[in-house]
Amino acid sequence: MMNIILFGPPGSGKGTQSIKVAEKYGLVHISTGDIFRRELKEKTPLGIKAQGYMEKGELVPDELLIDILRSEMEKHVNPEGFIFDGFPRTIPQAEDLDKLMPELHAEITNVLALEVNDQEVISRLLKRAELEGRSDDNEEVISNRLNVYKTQTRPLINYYDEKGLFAGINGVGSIEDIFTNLCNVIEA
Ligand code: B4P
Repeated sequence: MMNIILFGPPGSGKGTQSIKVAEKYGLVHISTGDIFRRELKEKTPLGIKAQGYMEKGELVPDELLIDILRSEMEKHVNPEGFIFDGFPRTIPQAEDLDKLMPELHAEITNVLALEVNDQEVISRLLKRAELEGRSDDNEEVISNRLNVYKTQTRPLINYYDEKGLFAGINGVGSIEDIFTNLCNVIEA
């Protein structure tokens, strides 16, 4: 089983690349951001709880995440593997995942981070704001999301590097070139 974590700053292309990786390797794509947006659209109690955090660019509290992830994973019988897009985002989430994987007789095989500078991220997200109008894609919230990434998510690099699982990938360039680099690392 291939179980890949893909993370990176907001706007680094996690969603874009995860879809392509999932398709190529037959993996189930789990995006926690997509799950929260879906729940919010359906006005479920979880979506309503997540809304305030997402609109401010804050992370949804850790304790809500692991049960969501478990139930998404358990929907699939005998999967080829999973690609986790935007999860984990904090050390406590990574620790919860370390406990969950053996319970599901699985293990993380790769942790990949897309490296993109702040200027590029801001310009991508402002462009997306024009096209899609996501409420968290405005300058003030983007800047908070970047700070949250640096303080809460970037420490995962060390966490997974110590386990020998981490690889950073240049996330600036064409979507196809970045995808080729990701595949090369996955297959190495
Ligand atoms: P996410 O949905 O994960 O939002 P994101 O970080 O903006 O990434 P996204 O996948 O949308 O963008 P991508 O980089 O692919 O999370 C949203 C919110 O949900 C969080 O702020 C948080 O509140 C909450 N949340 C989610 N997971 C959580 C967790 N585990 N714990 C707590 N809270 C959680 O792409 C961005 C844009 O760039 C796109 O428009 C794309 O077309 C473009 N792009 C992609 N690749 C490109 C390239 N190579 N060149 C140019 N443009 C490119």
